[in-house]
Amino acid sequence: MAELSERTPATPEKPVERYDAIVIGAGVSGLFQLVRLLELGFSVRLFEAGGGVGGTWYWNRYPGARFDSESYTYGYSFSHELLQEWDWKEHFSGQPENERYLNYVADKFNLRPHIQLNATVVAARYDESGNYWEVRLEDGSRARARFLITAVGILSAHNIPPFEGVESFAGESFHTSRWPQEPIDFAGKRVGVIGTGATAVQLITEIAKEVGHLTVFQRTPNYCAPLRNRPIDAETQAKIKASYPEIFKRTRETFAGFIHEFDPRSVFDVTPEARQAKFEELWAQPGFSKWLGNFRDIMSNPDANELFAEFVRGKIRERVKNPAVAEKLAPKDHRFGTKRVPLESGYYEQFNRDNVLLVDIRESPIERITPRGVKTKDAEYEFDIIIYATGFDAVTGPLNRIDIRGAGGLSLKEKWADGPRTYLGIQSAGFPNLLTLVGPHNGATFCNMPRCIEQNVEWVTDCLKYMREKGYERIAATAEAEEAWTNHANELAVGTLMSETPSWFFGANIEGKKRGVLMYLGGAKAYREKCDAVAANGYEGFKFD
Ligand code: N01
Repeated sequence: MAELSERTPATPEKPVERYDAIVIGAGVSGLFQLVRLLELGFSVRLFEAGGGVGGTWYWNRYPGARFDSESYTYGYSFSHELLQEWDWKEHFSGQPENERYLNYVADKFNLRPHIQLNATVVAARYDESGNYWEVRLEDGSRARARFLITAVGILSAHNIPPFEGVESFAGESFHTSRWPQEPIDFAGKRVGVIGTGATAVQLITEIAKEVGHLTVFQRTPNYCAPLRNRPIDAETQAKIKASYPEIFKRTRETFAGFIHEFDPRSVFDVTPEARQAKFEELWAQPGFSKWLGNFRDIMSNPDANELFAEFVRGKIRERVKNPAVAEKLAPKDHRFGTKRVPLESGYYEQFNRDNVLLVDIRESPIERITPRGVKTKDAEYEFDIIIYATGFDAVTGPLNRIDIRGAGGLSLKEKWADGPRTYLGIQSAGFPNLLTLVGPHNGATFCNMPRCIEQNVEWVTDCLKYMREKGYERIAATAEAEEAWTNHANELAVGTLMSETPSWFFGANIEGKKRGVLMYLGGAKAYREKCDAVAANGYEGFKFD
């Protein structure tokens, strides 16, 4: 890489550091991007807000946090040696092991010298004349680089809803993704959990048996399906290690990068008996088979969807002893699979315990948080601990929380006020040399993350290599390419069952956020093919200088 063209002034306190590339985030994408940039011979600084590497698996250390991807489809595929060295202990590995794995990767590839922890990037500004990005950290220090690559994930900007009185609570309270480093002693404690998404489902199952009393505040029930986790024995381990090429071949072909693929038949192609047998068979299988391995029209035809939705409601009614509670837990206001399906390991049975209470906050909304606990329309519940399992300002949130300014001082957040606009989810016009791994409308947003992250990183790395070979120093998406991609991503969502359901996929979980699709719903395979075609055509849609 050529030297930055402008001499870098130093403040009296601290010189501005200069690199070829700055990466933000030390999660699955940031770590792999760092590996590839170092191989290219780039000087790189990776800034990570957390006190350790791992991203999602560093932050989300709440009890019960684990993969909903089969472990052996989640690990990196880029290193044969790593694949053979690492033994996943369970089919769906838990947070402690996942965090260990990513630390192992950081050590194995000698990444730590390039990573600065506890380093929150608060602003990034593009200097047009010098063609560099300057980032500013929370502590005021600054660094510059030709390229800025964000690897901030789609679910890292945690969200505590603006309940009145949040600060007034006298006990302990935290969001699930800002879980304390030290284990929490729940014994005998009165605990309130707000939210019943995938996080809460894992957490509640784990802590219900430990707490004195648990109150669950549910606004929308979910269609939860059994995870069916189990340990990996030595024989299976050997088989997995021998099958990695086939495993990754398959995950490249499926719609969402999982090992599951939709059944090409319609639910109406088979008899009611055969359909019921298929539903039971799917139910008995581990992981997302019930969602992503179901009849193809489950996700497109309301009548087909209702057949499986009612099947799931039946399973809930079988498991929850109190019929009134079962009805509250059985979703009727949205269709199956139109929100991420939480995978569970005994969730519904927790509501049969004497120490667990379900509060339906549609019937009795939360009015405020008080010094003693949570006040709903009908009662005040007293707690020692309140846990906010209230999700994230997804996809755009992590980028918008950084004050990113492109050419002419253009603010990314302001540009995206009416919804994100990107080309391939990798660049936004007006922000040259800013590359957003897993950005809005990127194929990785609806995917078994690491599979699509690897695709993103490889594509960006190849692009940087191409630029070096051609002597280019600047890449910028054209406004036309951005317009076409944004329209395409939006059109894919029109008329889908998913678009009818308020969820974080559409930004509907955040008050005041413009509603619109944040994901790419065309499938991981189609996305990869498009990216490959763009590259093969000399990176059409991008302008180089
Ligand atoms: O967040 P969510 P999450 N008042 O947004 C409720 C991934 N993940 O952290 O549905 C009252 O799904 C909200 O209610 P409602 C996975 O992709 C993966 O659980 O909006 N309640 C909901 O119940 C997942 O989709 C794993 O009506 C409020 C909950 O809080 C994503 O992370 C494990 C509220 C938020 O649910 C996010 O899951 C866990 C309010 N004002 C998560 N605001 C794996 O297994 C929100 N809620 C890998």
